[in-house]
Amino acid sequence: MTDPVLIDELKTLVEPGKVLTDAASLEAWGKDWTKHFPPAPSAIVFPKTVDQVQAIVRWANRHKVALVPSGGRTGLSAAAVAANGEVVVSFDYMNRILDFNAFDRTVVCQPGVVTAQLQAFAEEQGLYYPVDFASSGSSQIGGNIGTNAGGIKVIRYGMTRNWVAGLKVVTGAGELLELNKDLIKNATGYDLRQLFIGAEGTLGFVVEATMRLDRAPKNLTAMVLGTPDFDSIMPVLHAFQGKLDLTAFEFFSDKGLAKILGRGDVPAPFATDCPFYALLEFEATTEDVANEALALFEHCVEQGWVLDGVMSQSEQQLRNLWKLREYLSETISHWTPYKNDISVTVAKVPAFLRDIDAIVTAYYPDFEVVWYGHIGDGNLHLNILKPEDMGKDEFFAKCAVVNKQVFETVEKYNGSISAEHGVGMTKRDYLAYSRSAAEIAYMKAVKAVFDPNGIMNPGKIFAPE
Ligand code: 2HG
Ligand code: ZN
Repeated sequence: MTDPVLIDELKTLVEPGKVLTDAASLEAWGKDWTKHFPPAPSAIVFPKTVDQVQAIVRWANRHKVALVPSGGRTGLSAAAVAANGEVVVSFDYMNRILDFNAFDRTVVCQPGVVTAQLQAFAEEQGLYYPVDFASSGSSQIGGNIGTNAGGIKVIRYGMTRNWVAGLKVVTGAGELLELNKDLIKNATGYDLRQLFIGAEGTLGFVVEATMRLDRAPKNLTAMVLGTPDFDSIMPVLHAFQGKLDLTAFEFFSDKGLAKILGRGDVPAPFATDCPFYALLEFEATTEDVANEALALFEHCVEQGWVLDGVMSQSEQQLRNLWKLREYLSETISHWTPYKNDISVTVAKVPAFLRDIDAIVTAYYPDFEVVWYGHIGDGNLHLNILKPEDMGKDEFFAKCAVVNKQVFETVEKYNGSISAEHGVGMTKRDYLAYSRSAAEIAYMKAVKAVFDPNGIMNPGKIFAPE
């Protein structure tokens, strides 16, 4: 734990009352949505300005105190968990939109701006911030950048990385850098902005981000299609992608649907029971587009790839269809799931899912396994649910037994052990299944350049040595 004398010094660097050490605050700000590691920070500090962030980093360097960045705390890999007496730096009070440029279609955000706040701001300007996920009501832009967050529209819009025009960062050495100056074209050597995106706060803090906006989509329309097996989803994707610009192509299994319907507040899409469901979305800009989608649906039924389906006819119906997919993560959190967030190239998805499913079913015939994810970009979420009568530690230990085989399969398919949730602490021991020894050595060398004293989120991405 950090010496109380040092915490008193920390208090002089920020506004009065902006360092908290009470048990409830340590518990609340010391963790994210994961449940693997009990939070144990020394203090939570809330800077309000870039100068204060710099002062905190310099203080941490002087005294060799570890810092953990904290945003909306919706992370799923424990990158924002302070389990070892670190000081948590929360951006809750740096939450303002600072500027908007209509010609560049850019918004300057403080890191604590909530994703939904940016989305609403974009809408007020008649524009659109397209990176979207179920946690957009709490997740913050700084955290999204730290994990290069993806979500449900990646097939069309890409990851957070695609929308960052420029960054201001305070490095682990305490220096303020302005990266890329919001330019579209800038061929002046290494793009350091990209290094900080997805770095999980291990190189420094994002203290300002200029985010790009897009034109607002028109008449978004969703279809939910039931398929007789997983493999049939692929020709459906191929058929629709050949004719329409999809904004999303998601999937979930019958077990996932059962959990959603069990809530009692989301209507079933249709009466036919199917083992798998695809949710796709497109802009029905004209009647011709909607008719094309219906013709594709009929074609898929004729081919035997689809058993039943529905197309949204109103905004309310669009929202209800999305709930079938978007509510999944929160709904199954009740069963303390063991999560995997894995990806391969799209063409390999069916064989990959079959292999992983066979491993999991062989090891855990009694555990409930829920599959869902972002098929359109090759990202599968595998959630193993804890039986109600089993303790959390016993359950996680049992699940970990199979990690080796799951990750060996990921490696065999040239995939990723973390597609969009980051490495944090939950996946750090498995990094070598996705990155070569040489790559990891280069990554550590980069960290040492920006964070020479190793104060920035230590123990995240890389296992402690
Ligand atoms: C999603 O796609 C999120 O819903 C959460 O990435 C995934 O809960 C999960 O496993
Ligand atoms: Zn996801």
